[in-house]
Amino acid sequence: MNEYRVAVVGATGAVGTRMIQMLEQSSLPIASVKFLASKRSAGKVLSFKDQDVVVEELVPESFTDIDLALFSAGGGISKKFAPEAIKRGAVVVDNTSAFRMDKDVPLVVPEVNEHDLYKHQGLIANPNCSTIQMMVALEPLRKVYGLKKIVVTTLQAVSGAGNRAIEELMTQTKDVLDKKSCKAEVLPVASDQKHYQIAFNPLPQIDVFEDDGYTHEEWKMINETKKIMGDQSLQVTATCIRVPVAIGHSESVWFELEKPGANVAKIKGILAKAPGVVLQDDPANQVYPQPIMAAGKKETFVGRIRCDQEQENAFHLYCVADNLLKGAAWNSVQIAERLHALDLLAVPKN
Ligand code: NAP
Ligand code: 12T
Repeated sequence: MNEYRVAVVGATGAVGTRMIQMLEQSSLPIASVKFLASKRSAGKVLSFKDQDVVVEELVPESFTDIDLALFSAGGGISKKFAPEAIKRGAVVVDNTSAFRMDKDVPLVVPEVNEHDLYKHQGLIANPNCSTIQMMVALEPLRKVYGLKKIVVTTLQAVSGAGNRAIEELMTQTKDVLDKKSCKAEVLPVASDQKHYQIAFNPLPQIDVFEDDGYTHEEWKMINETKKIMGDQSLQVTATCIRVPVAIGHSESVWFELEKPGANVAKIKGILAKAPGVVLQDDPANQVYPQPIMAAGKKETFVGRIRCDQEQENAFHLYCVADNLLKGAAWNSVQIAERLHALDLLAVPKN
């Protein structure tokens, strides 16, 4: 059996550290690991299965003798270094938005469109965190009833924006409680012109604005959903909100099914058996998904399933998942596990 030499790019980050944990727990046969980051973190010691691993500075030659490279160091880094990795024979699973909408790049949530892995040419894209958990919750229903329209509002944790954003929420929260003034430097978007307090103050901006008034995050959810579900006629619209939560994105999802015949009991029955889903829906006992319960877990938690009171075939659900695990690190390692299982963990030769 093959054993893989694995590189993690962005190994010191919020996602990268979880990638390391997911690799430690994975059934993937691993011969060696290499942890890559910027010059700032080179020399730092991380651990893998109780062994010390020294972080190295990312350079093109980092990918010599690497079979699998997991990228999570920002889109610019992926654009520059993913081709270097592929050129040297590594299969890349990329967590950034750099290649997600490229025609030849599979965009994969294993529970939904594993079959797209067969088309890969050396690079597979990991979807946006908010898109992934919504796909896990809706695909089982789409399979049975078809999907016509989705209207989603997200409540996204600060960890989606990296380690500095988590730090900012903690520091600001403490400052507010201590009745001190607080500094905002990272959220909503580190590179944007203005920064606002996130402690005790949800912000309706994730990623930068487009000219149409939607944010880039909202467009990612719209476009990626159509690509993953393989249906360009699916109607999708999104509003993305950053909330003062460290880990765990929550989503209020309204959806209209294509075929008649669904009801709440049938939907619950389907989701109770769906891969990657944990049904938490018992209003009489106040059971519903919450970020503090989803943090650290690989599944997507679904509850609050109700019918729209006015419109036929339309329903609501609420889903919560760990954005750093199912939304990023776990989905990437799961893709690698599926590539291995399907004997696809090699760059195809043309
Ligand atoms: P983070 O906590 O800020 O970590 C960033 C990581 O990238 C660190 O390991 C950092 O290394 C490394 N890095 C930064 N600049 C680099 C450079 N010039 N060369 C090499 N490494 C560099 O951010 P994060 O939350 O882990 O997110 C990382 C990226 O993952 C994001 O930019 C985004 O593209 C992607 N992401 C995707 C999703 C998703 O929806 N699937 C969710 C979150 C993030 P140092 O320690 O050296 O600074
Ligand atoms: N939600 O790569 O929360 O699609 O700031 C990157 C950052 C998604 C992505 C964030 C996000 C991405 C964030």
